[in-house]
Amino acid sequence: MYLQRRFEERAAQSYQRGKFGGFCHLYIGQEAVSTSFEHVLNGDDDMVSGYRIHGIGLTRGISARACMAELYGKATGCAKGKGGSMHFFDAEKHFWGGHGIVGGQIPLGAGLAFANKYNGTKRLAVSFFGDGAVDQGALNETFNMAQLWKLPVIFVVENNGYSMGTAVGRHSAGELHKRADAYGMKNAVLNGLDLFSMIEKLQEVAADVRENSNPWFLEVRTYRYRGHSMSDPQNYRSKEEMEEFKQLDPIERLKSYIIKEKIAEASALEKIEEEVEAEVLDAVDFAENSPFPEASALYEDVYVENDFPFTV
Ligand SMILES: Cc1ncc(C[n+]2csc(CCOP(=O)(O)OP(=O)(O)O)c2C)c(N)n1
Ligand SMILES: [Mg+2]
Repeated sequence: MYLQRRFEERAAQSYQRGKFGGFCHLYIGQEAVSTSFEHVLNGDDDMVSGYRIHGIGLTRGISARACMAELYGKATGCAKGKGGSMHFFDAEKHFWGGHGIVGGQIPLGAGLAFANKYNGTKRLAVSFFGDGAVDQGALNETFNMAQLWKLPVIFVVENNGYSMGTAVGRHSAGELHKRADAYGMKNAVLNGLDLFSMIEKLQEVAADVRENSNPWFLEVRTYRYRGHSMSDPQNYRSKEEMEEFKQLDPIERLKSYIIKEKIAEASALEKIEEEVEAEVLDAVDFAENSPFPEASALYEDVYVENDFPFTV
């Protein structure tokens, strides 16, 4: 969790220094969500998400170097520098991106689950998306088929309270998790700021999906401390609200729990922080010193259907 946090704080600094540009959406505040899923799921379960992807990419095991280099658009990045912040990707790690179309990853998650079931594996698929995606028609189309076909998929809305500058209460009617009721799909609300309760519930959900091959819809209530993207004056929320949520910071909360319960000494946590800091600085260094892709890379990894029947 701390790696995700420091990675992004450093990335934001680099962005502000003009080291890289384009879209960049930070996950700061939501780290317990990615971490709990990674803790509970297997490395070969499939994951797909939206554009707020850095935290999930790092927990999936893509190195800080490959992630930072991707932000910098360098050839050593996890998408060879051609995807950038929104399109982290690593097929070997069963990590299918990184998608910029709000809600586009919902049917993709069902597709991954369909493939897993069709091939007779016991692997799950997880599709993460934001509260802004819940009102996309694709969610309803996908939920219907996923429930009918009993697909082993967990749909996860990371409800961070806002879709760009619009509060969830202004863009979505009713409680988000209840959308699943219309399809008879199992659903629950989880506290995305609390790692332990997330892990506990996810263990139960993952076991159920694996055993019975039925979908779940989880509404994870979380919060993003930074703006929607790097250019967001955040006029839509108050300082008081931010302060209130800062008291619930998932990392600080975990730290105080560990110390209070004497699970580890403060010095052991400081050591982790130092190690993380070194890893992130190394990643920045690596990214800065890596080459940009060759111009010829424009013609690589391009999907071409030569025999597509409707082309002339
Ligand atoms: C289909 C589509 N419509 C609109 C947009 C523009 N857009 C980009 S991000 C965003 C907000 C999405 O918010 P949410 O789903 O809550 O995710 P969060 O940013 O909070 O992680 C919108 C509307 C888009 N990328 N795709
Ligand atoms: Mg949101």
